[in-house]
Amino acid sequence: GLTEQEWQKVMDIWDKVEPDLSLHGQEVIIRMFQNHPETQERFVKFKNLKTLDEMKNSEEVKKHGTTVLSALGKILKQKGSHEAELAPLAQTHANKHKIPVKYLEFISEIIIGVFAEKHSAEFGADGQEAMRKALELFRNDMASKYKELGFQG
Ligand code: HNN
Repeated sequence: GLTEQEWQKVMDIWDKVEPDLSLHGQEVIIRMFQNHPETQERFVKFKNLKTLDEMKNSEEVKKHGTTVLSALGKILKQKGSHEAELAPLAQTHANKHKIPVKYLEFISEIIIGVFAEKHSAEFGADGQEAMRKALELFRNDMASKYKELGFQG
């Protein structure tokens, strides 16, 4: 788990991100699609977006970025006691969307990269390390749920 100080660092950076969730979310989703094109294939609604401009101009991408980051924010705010938030998400991402743990790893690194770029002053090495640990905890717990559900992930 994380120490109270580490959770505090995670919450500090989240305070910077939250006022503009859709902008951060949009960047995260676009960068995930660009760096890992196989992730884009998982979305019927995004398969048609070919160029960076099309992605940037897509209201749907923005909306989905907000969806993903608000779900993540709710999880992080539980500081590890996220069973109630995680269970339904693990269920849909295993059974319906079939999202491998590897993709959760991709997006974790991208989230850290985007936040670090946008908030370099507030999000130093220790903050990044705390966020990495929080996202690892999220991923490990998703992976356990996946296993219970019989999804290899
Ligand atoms: O659970 C649901 O299906 C509700 C929609 C939702 C939420 C709240 C999704 C979602 C969908 C359905 C989109 C729709 O119907 O508009 C799909 C196809 N996800 C995906 C696919 C891939 C995916 Mn995710 N999600 N999600 C959330 C919430 C959170 C969330 N999703 C994630 C990743 C990495 C991928 C792989 C490309 C993802 C993460 C990391 C998070 C944050 C907890």
